[in-house]
Amino acid sequence: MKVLALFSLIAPLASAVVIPDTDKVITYDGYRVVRIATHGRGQAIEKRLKTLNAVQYNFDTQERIEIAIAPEDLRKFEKMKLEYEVLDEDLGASIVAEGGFSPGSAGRKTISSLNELTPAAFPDLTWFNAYQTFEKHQQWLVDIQSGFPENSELIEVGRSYEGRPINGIHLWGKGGKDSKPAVLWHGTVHAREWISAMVVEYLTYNLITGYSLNDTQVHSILDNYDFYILPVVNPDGFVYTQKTNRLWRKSRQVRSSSCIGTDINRNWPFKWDTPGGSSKNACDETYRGEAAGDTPENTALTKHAETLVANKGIKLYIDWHSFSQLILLPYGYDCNRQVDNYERQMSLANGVASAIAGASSAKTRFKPGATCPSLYKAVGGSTDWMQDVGKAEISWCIELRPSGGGGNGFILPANQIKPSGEEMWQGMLHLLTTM
Ligand code: 0X9
Ligand code: ZN
Repeated sequence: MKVLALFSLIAPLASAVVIPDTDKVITYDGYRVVRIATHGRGQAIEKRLKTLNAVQYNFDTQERIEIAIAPEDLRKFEKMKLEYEVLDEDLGASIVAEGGFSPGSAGRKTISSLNELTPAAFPDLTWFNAYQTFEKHQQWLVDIQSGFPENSELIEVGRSYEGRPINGIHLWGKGGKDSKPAVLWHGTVHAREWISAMVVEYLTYNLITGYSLNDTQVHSILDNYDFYILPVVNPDGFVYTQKTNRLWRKSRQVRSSSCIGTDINRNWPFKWDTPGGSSKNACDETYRGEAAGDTPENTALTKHAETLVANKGIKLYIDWHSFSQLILLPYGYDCNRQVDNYERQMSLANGVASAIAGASSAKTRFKPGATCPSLYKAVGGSTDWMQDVGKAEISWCIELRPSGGGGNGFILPANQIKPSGEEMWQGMLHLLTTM
């Protein structure tokens, strides 16, 4: 019966679309990453660059375009006579040096539920010395939860298109489970933004160890809020970045015969069909899907958020991304609309930025502002939904290291995981104790 039921689910899908062959490993050997000065002609330049085999890093093209160009198209690119500087001579070498890309191996033993795993040792800080596979992230959740059994539980909010669990951990303080307003964190919605899962876990680790060691600040934080933390909300895309294509952004849902994946951060069911700020083309990086909220991932995340709204409400939502070092407030869908509590959210964001800058000798600068106009028009984004439909008091997208001005975009060396986590911990301590 089970086999038959499964077949009847798969059969219509198989006959309707031919699955594109995207399993070929891309090493990015010899790819050159460049920053092109656009001088306000971003759109026209972007159009010309579309003729190259290349991966674009940013969509805010007013001043610059950062792009990784395949070796066979470098001469063609030179002939375009654009003004540019080189950010990375050989992206493939940087990906190897980063250490987490392992063609063909990662993702083989995907579990279908955290219940299948047994706790091993409580994690320590060496976890943050390297990027980790999806399977190891799952084990880490089980391990950290087992060391905080009275005040936490593992959560699964749904399944991805390929059937992986979208899961995380729920933490609470002395009021007991589900008794306080929610703090909701999402990591790795964009598959290639690896630093986001690591930083979200660093914060989780500090909350749990701080509470266990009776840190008074952490106690008051956990006593005031229920935390719902999902480090990897796009597991299919994440696994794909680990074994096939390090620069993949979207989900892995097959809908057309030529292109795969939806941008989960353009699929949220709020003002979804506003023109501009997302793409109707399934081949584009910001493909919005065929209907509002029609991906399995968005369905699961929306449903989970709705349960929090119906319970004690959402106090704080943060969607963790990289890169550019920004703290982005809504709205993304309308550049003229400001959130009702703009002054308050901006003052908190400025406080977070100061706490981050004061955190280390690195004096890392994060810039707060509304998504549009600070960055660009982005429609169907999580923070707009959380603010407007989810009635979150604070709803941010934080773009982690590196800055937009330097570094190699999504490829952040592993020795920056701990400093990124530490500065953000200082930022969150400020926010969670003043909000
Ligand atoms: O374009 C995005 O989705 C985000 N930038 S990224 O480079 N990480 O892709 C910004 C999203 C802004 N926030 C929301 N609209 N939710
Ligand atoms: Zn992102």
